[in-house]
Amino acid sequence: MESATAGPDFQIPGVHQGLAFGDLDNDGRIDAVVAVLNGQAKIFHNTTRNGNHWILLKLTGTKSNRMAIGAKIRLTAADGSVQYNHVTTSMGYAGSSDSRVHFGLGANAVAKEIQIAWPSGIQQVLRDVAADRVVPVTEP
Ligand SMILES: [Ca+2]
Repeated sequence: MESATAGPDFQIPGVHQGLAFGDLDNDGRIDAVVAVLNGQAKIFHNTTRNGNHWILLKLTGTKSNRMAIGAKIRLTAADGSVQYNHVTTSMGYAGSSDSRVHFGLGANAVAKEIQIAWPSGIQQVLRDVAADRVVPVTEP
């Protein structure tokens, strides 16, 4: 995101500390929250418009930790492209982000395959998962 086109709030200098990312309204667009020194937190609601697909995975561990922190995910989109991500909330100092894992899928309306390596060592594979939604996944 280029700050010159990101909206007027990105043009205002300020003293901020701590940053967190997450999809606050479950619309597939990642929003941001920043802490402001001596002020109220600022919410940057992402209103970008495009036709891209997305998927947001909400993992729940059973043998692994309940938030599934450390789970590794390999997603193959319908066009064969591959992306990797993992479950974390870590953002650095004074920030903790959404533990759900977001993938942008571009023109792909389906994730052909989602491989999950849970911290317990359990491997799980989901196939043909429809996009544009939050997908809850419980450790088998
Ligand atoms: Ca959002």
